Amino acid sequence: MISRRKFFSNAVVTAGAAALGATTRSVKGAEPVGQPLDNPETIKGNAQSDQQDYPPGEPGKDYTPVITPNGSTLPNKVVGGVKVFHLIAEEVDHEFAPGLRAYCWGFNGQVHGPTIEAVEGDRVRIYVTNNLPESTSIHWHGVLVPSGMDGVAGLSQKNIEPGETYKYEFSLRQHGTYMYHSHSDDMVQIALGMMGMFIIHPRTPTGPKVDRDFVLMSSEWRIDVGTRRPVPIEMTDFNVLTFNGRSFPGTAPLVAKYGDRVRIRFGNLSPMEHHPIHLHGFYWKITEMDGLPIPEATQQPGNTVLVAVGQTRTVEFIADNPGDWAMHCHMTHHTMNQMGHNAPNLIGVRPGKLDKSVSKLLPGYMAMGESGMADMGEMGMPVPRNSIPMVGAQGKHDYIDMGGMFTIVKVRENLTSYDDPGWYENPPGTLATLASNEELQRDLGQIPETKPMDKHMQMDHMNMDHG
Ligand SMILES: [Cu+2]
Repeated sequence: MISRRKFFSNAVVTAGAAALGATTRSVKGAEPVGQPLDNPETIKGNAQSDQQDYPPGEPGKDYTPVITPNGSTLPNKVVGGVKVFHLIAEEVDHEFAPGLRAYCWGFNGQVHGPTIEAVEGDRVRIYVTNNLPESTSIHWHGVLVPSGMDGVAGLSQKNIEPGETYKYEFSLRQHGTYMYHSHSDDMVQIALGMMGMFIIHPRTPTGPKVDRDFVLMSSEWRIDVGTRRPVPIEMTDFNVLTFNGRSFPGTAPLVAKYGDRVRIRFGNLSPMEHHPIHLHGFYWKITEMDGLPIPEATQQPGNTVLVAVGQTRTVEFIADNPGDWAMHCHMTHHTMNQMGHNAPNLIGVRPGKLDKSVSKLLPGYMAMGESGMADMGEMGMPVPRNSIPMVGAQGKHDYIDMGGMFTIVKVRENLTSYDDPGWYENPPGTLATLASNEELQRDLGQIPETKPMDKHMQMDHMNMDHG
């Protein structure tokens, strides 16, 4: 919290005293906003702007807008000095990746809902229309609001019944990375996708300017192969893992220019699981936890950040390493799609007549996975309708055996736009390649005798050959 006087002295430098003096006025609402206790242990968000409302912050002038890959930012209009937003809760026929669609619940035709973006000191009015078949309510996760605006159905307010539109209105007294989600029949509505990110920019930015400011929300789903409705009661066996509602190869890359300062704001509203998100090629610093800033001196460096359910974590790094870099949840099941999670363990098994026997019971059955599961996506075998059973996509060098919560950070020199620049061109001498006999002889003193394992031999010597 900084004093009003200090706020103005900062503002004079950045915005000019005359302009600010002419436009600053209070549009404070009727509800008591609460005075911060004069107690150093009271955390009142990351407040800069005391208890005063300011003119609505403008993109490009007061802040650099965030980017929501595969998503969008919720539009607003200013009415009487208040930023007005409209969320429409509704069923959405959502594509997770090419080949897999399901009927989810989201907002304004999207899963997840669009990112809400505002500026500290803004007063916001958010209308929520309920087009779902059951009641709902929306909670502003991490945003400090009056109790009656907190959105817990029954506790904070009445349920928003189907067909009704509710009005939330509050002033933003903090900045940082927050979220919003349904807080009525939570298990069902969150499993079906009813959430989004809520970004509040500082009124008076401090610290280095960020060039690329990305928003990525994690979630997980259970969608049985061939069905079109996520299973809302699933507790453990999630088979579709997403960033911003998309599974790789459906995730859009995060593109940066060489030298850009990149911020990524992670949020996790998965039903059950925490996600350790790992970035290749860089070390970042964790700059925010649940939206609150970490003082620069104690920002921890790392390249994996654990984002637990209900948390946000914000990281920053300099994009000083050109290339195509993987960024993904490091739980290996979270980079698989659908069938990979419950395929039978056939590694080392000689299938023999198994196909024939089983196909009598299960028409079309085919044993697979005897030498690992990497080939399954690549084989391009016919898959059930509306499914992404296996993993991956064709990459520049080979097939990429990854799915789910996986995306690519693309850093390039000489970019003219932030559109997908395609695959990285590796400079000579910087690509792993097949070793030549000459190199092997020179460095190892021999050419290794290679004995690729017979994919059936493990079971052969156990006398369990069914053939
Ligand atoms: Cu994960």
